[in-house]
Parts: sequence; structure tokens; C-alpha cells
Amino acid sequence: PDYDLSIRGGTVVTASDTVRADVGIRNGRIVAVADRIEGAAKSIDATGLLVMPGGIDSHVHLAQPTFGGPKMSDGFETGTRAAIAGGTTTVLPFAMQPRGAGLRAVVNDYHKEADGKSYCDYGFHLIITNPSPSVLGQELPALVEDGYTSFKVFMTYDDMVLNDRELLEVFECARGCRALVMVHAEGYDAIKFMTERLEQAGKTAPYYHGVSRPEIVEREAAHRAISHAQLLDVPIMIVHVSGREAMEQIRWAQGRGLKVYGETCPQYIALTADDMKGLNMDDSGGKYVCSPPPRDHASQEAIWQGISAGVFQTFSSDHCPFMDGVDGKRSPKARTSFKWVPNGIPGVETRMAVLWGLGVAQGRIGMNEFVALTSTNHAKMYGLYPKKGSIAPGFDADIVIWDPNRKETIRQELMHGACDYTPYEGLAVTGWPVMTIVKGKLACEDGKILGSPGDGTFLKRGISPYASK
Ligand code: DUC
Ligand code: ZN
Ligand code: ZN
Ligand code: ZN
Repeated sequence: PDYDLSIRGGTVVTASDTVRADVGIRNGRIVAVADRIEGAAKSIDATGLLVMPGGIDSHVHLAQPTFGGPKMSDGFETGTRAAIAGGTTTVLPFAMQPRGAGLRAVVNDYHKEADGKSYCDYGFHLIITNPSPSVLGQELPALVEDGYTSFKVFMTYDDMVLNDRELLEVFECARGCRALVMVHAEGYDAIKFMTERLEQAGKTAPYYHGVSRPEIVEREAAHRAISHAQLLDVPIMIVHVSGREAMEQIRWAQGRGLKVYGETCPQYIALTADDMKGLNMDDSGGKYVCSPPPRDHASQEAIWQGISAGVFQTFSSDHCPFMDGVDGKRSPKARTSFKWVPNGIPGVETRMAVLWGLGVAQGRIGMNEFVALTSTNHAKMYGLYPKKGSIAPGFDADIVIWDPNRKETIRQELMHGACDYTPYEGLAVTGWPVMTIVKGKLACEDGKILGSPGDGTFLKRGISPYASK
């Protein structure tokens, strides 16, 4: 046979086109997209279904240490199993440098966690907490050469915050080695101050997590990051934007011609601060605690405006899973104050269904935009294009076959990760992934996992075209 696999009868949707076409696959790659493809060893009937590039989730946390807090519930095996079940075929988690550790050693440790255990391909961003001269001068340039072509910096958290000078130093280094810097924009001092005042007033419930870090705090940090980036003429990506305030800063910068990019996430279109109030004893508000926190309905609308206006290039999960039990969100320590509730929620499996359900199915975005936001733009932004992110000859055969008419209610019993809850429990959506193909192999069908840990391999990423001035 000419092909190992063909996908026949479906409608191929890319970031730019929607066409009725068959897809031919050989040796894990797409080799033909044509009206009619015959002569394949195996064939999938996609009649009535959409054939789209597999999702690329450029913002997930797997097996990341937590400085004494509860352990993250997903490592690479369960996290990527959840990913493929949700239609995502590439993940980009973080390799985090604990302060004082050498970055190369950190990267090697993450490879031990990931290699041979992942159901889909993966790369790493580098979280820089300690920009020492040797990190900036030797380690980072060498790691960029080796395919770790993006960094993340934090403007908050005791164990990770960089001051303005350190931020500038990392930006300068990134400019030199053409790495793309992702910025967690929330202001350290303001959050610390607000947290202390809330605790003094006895306001320690999970809901006050959101009150301790309002949108103003995010906007201030976004503006500061943009200003510093402009000072050094370096592109940046502001991640997990939660609402109007930070979105407007990015839009303002883009309007001035600055290379400032934006990412948003499911929690900012599907959750609100009220979720952190918790409905009853069984539904602790801690289940929705993440940073930046979910805001309100007006913020959700602002996020849609940002999506429609092209302010946001990527829609990522920020999957950062902690159990909702006494060993996680409801640990005895976490019950004493919101400040001990681990920040982060699961979402790698539900990302695509949430965006389709709330976006495409409700007429807010089109299918091509959906593909751009969930796959193509991630590949372009992070040096994976034209290997990943489209359906055309030469691309890896990472494909999701999507049923736009299938109605589902998101619920924990459907999930494939290790976390014990989904923050989107009860959300009714139309549109669902029915098959996920990883490098030409059917890896998940109707929720049944057919792939294996080890199917995924490390992606040595190229320089981001967006990181160059
Ligand atoms: N930042 C993230 O990117 N994810 C979870 C928590 C955080 O602060
Ligand atoms: Zn962050
Ligand atoms: Zn609501
Ligand atoms: Zn994150």
C-alpha cells in the first residue's frame, strides 16, 4: 500500500482553510491531502467529522516540584494521557529551576520524568528563578542551542519572583540568544500587602485568593514587563491573561508596534471568582484557585474581545493539577489561609472542548480561528512550525478527528488524568474529540486509550520567528 493510514470522507480544517479532503499518512507523517485517497493499509472513516491538527498546549505543568506544597497530581504519563484524550498531541511543560540549581541539571531531571513515559511529543520551556552570571552567560545560550528556545519568568511568588533588574537581565539574555520570554505578570509586593491585610481581617477563605490579586495587580505587572521589554527591544509573551486590564495593556503595546504577544486560558472564559466561594462542604472553593484567578462575566467578555481582535495568539490550558483532597487543595495547612492553597487547576484534557463549546458552538469564533488558537499559533510561536500545527504534506501526522455535533457534559468520570476533579464539572458542550492520532498512530478513540507511554518523544525546538525583532 501507498499509505499506512488514510482518513477518508472528512472535512479538513486548518488555521486558514476548510476543505473536504482525504488525508494520507506514511511513516508518521502526512504525505497527501487530496480529494480521494486509496491504497492504505488501514483507513478511518471520518464522514461527517472534522479533521484538524492535533492540539498543541504550550502551557502545562507536569511533575513540577512545589516548594513544600502538595505534589502536582500529574506527571508525564498521566498528564499526556489526559492530553491525547482531549485531542492534544503536543505539550510544552516547564523545567523549573529551583533557586541555586544549575539549569542543565534541572533539564536532565525533567527528561528522566518524561522520556519513555509520554503519550505525545513534548518540549520544555525553562523557568528562570536565579539569573546568575553563569546561567545567563553559559547555560541559557547552550540550552537554547539544544532546543529549549523559550523561557518563563515570574513577577510574583517568594520562590520564583525576579526583581526588575533580574527581569531586565533575562530579557537581555533572551534577546542575545533569540529565546521567547513568557511572563507571569502579577506584582509581588501588592499581592503580599493585600494578603496580609486580608489575613489580619480574618478573610482567609479561598475566595479571598482572588481579592488578594485583583486585575489591577496583573495590569501593573503587565505594563512593567512591557516597558522593560521595550527598553531592551525584546519580544515577550504575556501568559494566562485573565481579563480586560492586562488584555488592554497588550493591545496598547501591539498598537504601538511592540512585539508583545498574549495567551489566555479556559478558566478565564468558563469560570468566575464566585466559583472560589465554594457551594457546599463537598465543593471547596479551592478547586478553582489558580493564578491569575478567574474574574467576572465582564472579564470573560473582554477575553472574547481580545480573542476576536487578535490580541491573543494562543489559548493554553495552564494545566497545573493538584488533588482536591486533604493531600491537596484541602490540606490542613490550606484550610488556614488561601495563601497556602496551591495555585493551579487541571485542564489539559478539557481545553479544546471548552473553547469549541463556548467559542465555535456559540458563534464567537470560527473553526479556523479555533485551530489557530489551539494548535497552529503555538507551533509558530514556539519553534515547531512547519513540523507541527497543520494538516499538509510534510507535517507530523498529529491529528484530532472532531465531532462538531456531539453533545457532552464535562465530568470527572470522563477524565484520563490523575487529578480527582475537573473545574468544568457539569459544563455542557457541543463538539468533542472522537479520535486522536499521534504521529500516524490511533492513540485514543472515544475516550479509550490505545497509545502507549513512550509514543511521545522530546522535541528539540527551533528559534521562534516571533522572538526575533
Ligand atoms: N502560574 C502558572 O503559570 N500556572 C499555575 C500557577 C501560576 O502561578
Ligand atoms: Zn504563571
Ligand atoms: Zn457564571
Ligand atoms: Zn502555568
